[in-house]
Amino acid sequence: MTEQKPIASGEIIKAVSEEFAANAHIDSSKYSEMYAASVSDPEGFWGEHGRSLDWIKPYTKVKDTSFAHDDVHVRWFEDGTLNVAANCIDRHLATRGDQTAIIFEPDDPAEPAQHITYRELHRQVCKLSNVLEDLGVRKGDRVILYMPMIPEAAYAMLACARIGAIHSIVFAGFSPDALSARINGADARLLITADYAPRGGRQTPLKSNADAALLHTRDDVKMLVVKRTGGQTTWVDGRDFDYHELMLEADEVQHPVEVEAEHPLFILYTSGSTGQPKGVVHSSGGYLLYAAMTQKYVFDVHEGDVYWCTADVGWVTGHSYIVYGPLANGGTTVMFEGVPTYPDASRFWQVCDKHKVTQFYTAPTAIRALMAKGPEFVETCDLSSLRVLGTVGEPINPEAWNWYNDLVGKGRCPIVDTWWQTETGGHLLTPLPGAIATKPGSATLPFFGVQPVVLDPHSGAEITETECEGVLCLKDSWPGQMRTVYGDHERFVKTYFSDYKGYYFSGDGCRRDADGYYWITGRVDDVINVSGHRMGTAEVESALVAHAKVAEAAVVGYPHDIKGQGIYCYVTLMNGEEPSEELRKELRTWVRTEIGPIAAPDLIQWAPGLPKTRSGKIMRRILRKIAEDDFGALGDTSTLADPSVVEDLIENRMNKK
Ligand code: 6R9
Repeated sequence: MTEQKPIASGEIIKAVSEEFAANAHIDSSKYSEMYAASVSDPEGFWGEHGRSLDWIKPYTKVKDTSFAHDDVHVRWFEDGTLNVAANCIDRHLATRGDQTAIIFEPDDPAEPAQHITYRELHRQVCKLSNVLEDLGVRKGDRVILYMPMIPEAAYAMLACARIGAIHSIVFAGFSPDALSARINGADARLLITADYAPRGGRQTPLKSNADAALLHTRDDVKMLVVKRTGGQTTWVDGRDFDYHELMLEADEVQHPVEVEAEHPLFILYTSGSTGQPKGVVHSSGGYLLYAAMTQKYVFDVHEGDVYWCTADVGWVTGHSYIVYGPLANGGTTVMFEGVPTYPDASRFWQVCDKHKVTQFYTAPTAIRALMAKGPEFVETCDLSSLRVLGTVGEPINPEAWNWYNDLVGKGRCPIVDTWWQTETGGHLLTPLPGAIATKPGSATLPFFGVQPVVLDPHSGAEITETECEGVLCLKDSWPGQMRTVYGDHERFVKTYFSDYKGYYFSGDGCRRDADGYYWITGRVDDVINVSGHRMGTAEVESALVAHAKVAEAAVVGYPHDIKGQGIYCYVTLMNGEEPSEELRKELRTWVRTEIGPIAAPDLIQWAPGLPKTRSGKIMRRILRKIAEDDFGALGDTSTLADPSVVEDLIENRMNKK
């Protein structure tokens, strides 16, 4: 097998280190070989890898999937049965009962960390499974989790899986309204929550939010409450149950419930460009296999590693890459309750040193925020335990990539830029650190079994030239793919399989370079058309943040008499930088020279803050409305981390010329 070398584009690349490749699970020739096998014979490939899980009844059928518009269905290993919690816990007990499964690092660095072994995890999950059954939860029932980042959140996920109940996690930053909508949407009868969620030295009153949410649900919804802080709460006897009290009396013996491979493991609500959030449904067998395999190979996880994903279990990244993937692989996973900047901007790096973290996985927005605080917060830490760095959630701009690479990874750690979605269950486009050379800002190449295609957005035809740009679709299914929208299969078909018939439509645009590397250009609903030129708003943003005085930028289109759409930029300056007319001119010239005259910003508004969801994604929908002078139609702002930034932006909106 020839070595795959990205050379055609002539772009800057970071080669795979030979030393790293020598000890990696997958090197470049193995990648080429396995990838080819995975797409030429998916049945054979997944049939073989599926056996890495523990099946109660082994499958004989591997794949039954169709993307045909009139018959969309996704089924993997459908006649096999298993239990997800037994795969994540019980099967490791004989060989690694005393190994740490979860390291819990609390918000307050003065509070001791907890090391939970696989044996202890087993005990906790068995007891909690019995508690849930005593509360009336049965196979197929939905349970809502509204939890801080504490071990009990993982216990609750796994206890649901153990008894075949379907969990649906609502991020702890969501409001009571969002919570009640999800309880009702899933028709759940049990909510598991905590009294308070400590984060960044502040405390979110989860129990009182949950109390408020239950005013708008059926009367028979019960609440199981973990007393995390012991702070004051109100209590409704007969409805509210104390987690620790029930756990004290619970039996430690519990037999995992056998479920079909296609039995839903969880529902996770995610927002699209239209309508109410959709309940994305994931399966038990295919999802678990895909989460486990991607976690092992993308982070090149080995025996003894300490792996840390900084996401929250309220997002898909927390499901696949804090809990299910790492535990299915018998690894050690860190659960961090806090935030990157508390007590100060060195917290991430101190935690890496404290627990000798080997793989670190975070979001570009966190990297940019820490970058703006200055290098000293990183430079004071050792970080020599780190081996692989990862990013997820949005395109990473080259400046942030370089900072991550140079300061955090000291140039020695491969960076895996992983492109995927709530809908995909696990990574689809990503480098494998021992196999694929990287380019700052590119999610590089497909994982095994993934067949990306670039379609012409107008004709819907597949573009066969290597170098191209268009919409990113997938040609065939992979085991981690979502199965349906909860209670609305038609919406599943309409959202993902209608615009481009025969394909799964990701909603993202992309470019494929001469080396066949993929570059995500952002959601296609964020594409703007300026004087007939199509442009990714992410491109202009990337150019703006490349300027030394810019901390963050968001770009949207607005109606322009002559150009069709003009470019409206919201710019947050670095700490200590002053806005001025001169700087505005400087930035316009900067973007003009970085990308070209067609990309020159029409309007630049200074933004002290940008409206973001609690997962850190900039809400461009709102920025577009403000730019369009359409304040009355801002829509739902309840999912914003800080709604007050919107008022400031409205007040200081630029006048259109
Ligand atoms: C895992 C997650 C999915 C959307 C996706 C895309 C963007 C995610 C990315 C990325 C560029 C990456 N996205 N990873 N864009 N490079 N490495 O984030 O899921 O919250 O559903 O978001 O995020 O636009 O379509 P989710």
